[in-house]
Amino acid sequence: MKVTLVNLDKSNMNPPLGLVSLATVLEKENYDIKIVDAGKNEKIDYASCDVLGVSFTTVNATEAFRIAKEAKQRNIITVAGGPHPTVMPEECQSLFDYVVCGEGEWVFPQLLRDIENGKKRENKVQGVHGDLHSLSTLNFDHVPNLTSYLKHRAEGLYCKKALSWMVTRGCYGSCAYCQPTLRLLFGKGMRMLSSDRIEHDLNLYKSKFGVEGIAFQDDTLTWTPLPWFRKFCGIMKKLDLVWSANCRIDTVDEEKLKLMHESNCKLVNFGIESGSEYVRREILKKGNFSNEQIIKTFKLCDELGLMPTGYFMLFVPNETKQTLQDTVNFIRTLSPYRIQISIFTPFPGTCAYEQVKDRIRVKDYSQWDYFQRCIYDPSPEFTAEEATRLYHEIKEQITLDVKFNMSYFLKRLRHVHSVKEFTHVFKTGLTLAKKKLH
Ligand code: B12
Ligand code: SF4
Repeated sequence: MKVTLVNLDKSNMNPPLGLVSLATVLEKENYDIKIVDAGKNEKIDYASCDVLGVSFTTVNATEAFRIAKEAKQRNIITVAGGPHPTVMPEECQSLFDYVVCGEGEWVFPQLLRDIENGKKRENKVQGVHGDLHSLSTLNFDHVPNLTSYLKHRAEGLYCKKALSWMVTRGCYGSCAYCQPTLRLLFGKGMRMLSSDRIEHDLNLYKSKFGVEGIAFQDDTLTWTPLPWFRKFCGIMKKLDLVWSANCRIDTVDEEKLKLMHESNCKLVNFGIESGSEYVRREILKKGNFSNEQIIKTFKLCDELGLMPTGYFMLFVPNETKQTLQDTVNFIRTLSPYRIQISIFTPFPGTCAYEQVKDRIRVKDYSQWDYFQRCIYDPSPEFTAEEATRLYHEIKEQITLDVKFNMSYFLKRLRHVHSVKEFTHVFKTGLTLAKKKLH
């Protein structure tokens, strides 16, 4: 049976880790598997597939629905999976023959066998949060254009080839803009791969692809138990791989940050989201860490030689002029090595969506680009249109202010590890200087 798995993600950042995992499981069961990177304009060859599995997040749902209709006209069996079908199964059920909610590895092979044998199945299939050790090492040979993914990730880590990978599933957090989506996808709590398994897999990726760095995509790698985390860092040190990870301020301390630095971690990404402690704690349910704690943590990273990224979201539900100003001021004070500023977007399935769904103004999911437009009226003080306009103005100004100042440059230069990185910093500086003078 020929099974085509479709990736709709348009970014070049990460290979589709979920689909690679499914393909690795299915090849063991002797299915003829092909991953198509349709998000990057690769064509789906409908003539040569019996089952079409489409993986999608909310922003890609419109395109996924179009593909399902096209496949149906050719009598191909369609299966939907990924974050959007997991949280909005009803919306997908009329368009796809089957909708898999949550993790697919432990249920998809049986579904395919039943399809082959003509056995009747319910349209909705509940995934299983199985033991990660029952899964084989990911076979990245299934990824079309793996080289371009390896190159893209290498840029941020200033090495030649870097792979995106995950060693955990799940997160303990309760952030209003993320949960319960993650719990529905990966269950409560966290599951981790053992250190032996991590070492085995990384050795393989090193020898097979010449990988020099790993961009860990785990939601919160530093929320793992300390003994596990110590072993994990030990492996990264032993294998001499540079790496990056997503962390939360309240899950790191001096010991963990030192362990990370000593084991070649370069980039640490922190979701800060707002400069208002009230917004973070009460509206975003992000946890109870103070601005002072954030400043201390970023300073410590800087002293150790770790490069911290601060992620921020403007126009959160009930944003006021004051809380917006608090965020702008805080970004300036923090002046992080890297900043990402986006517009708050209430994705279906999250608590935030339930709170603001009546205020959503843009219905077409394909327009839900959180770097372009605000899709809802955030508060009585801002409409969606005003928020979009202000977002672009504020983002441009902060980027110039933060990046075009001497202390930022000195900080940035201290983290330069190679000629390539120096050239990059220098060029960015020149571009910003030109813009500022304009
Ligand atoms: C890495 C990542 C990214 C990367 C790359 C995404 C990619 N394709 O690899 C980047 C940075 C580009 C990205 C961007 C965005 N992301 Co993102 N991302 C993630 C993250 C952290 C990991 C994705 C991953 O590899 N997971 C691991 C694998 C194992 O899980 P999986 O892909 O879901 O696949 C499993 C199941 O879903 C299922 N499955 C998946 N597909 C299929 C298909 C079939 C046929 C079957 C049977 C089963 C099945 O089986 C798989 C194996 O168990 C997740 C959070 C998370 N922990 O998953 C968020 C997440 C997927 N992102 C999310 C969102 C919203 C986005 C953005 C819109 C903005 C944002 N908030 O980050 C953008 C836009 C992406 C786009 N253009 O589509 C949401 C999705 C929510 C939703 N309802 O859509 C998530 C869940 C985070 C969250 N809680 O907000 N993201
Ligand atoms: S810490 Fe990150 S992954 Fe965990 S619930 Fe919050 S936003 Fe989601």
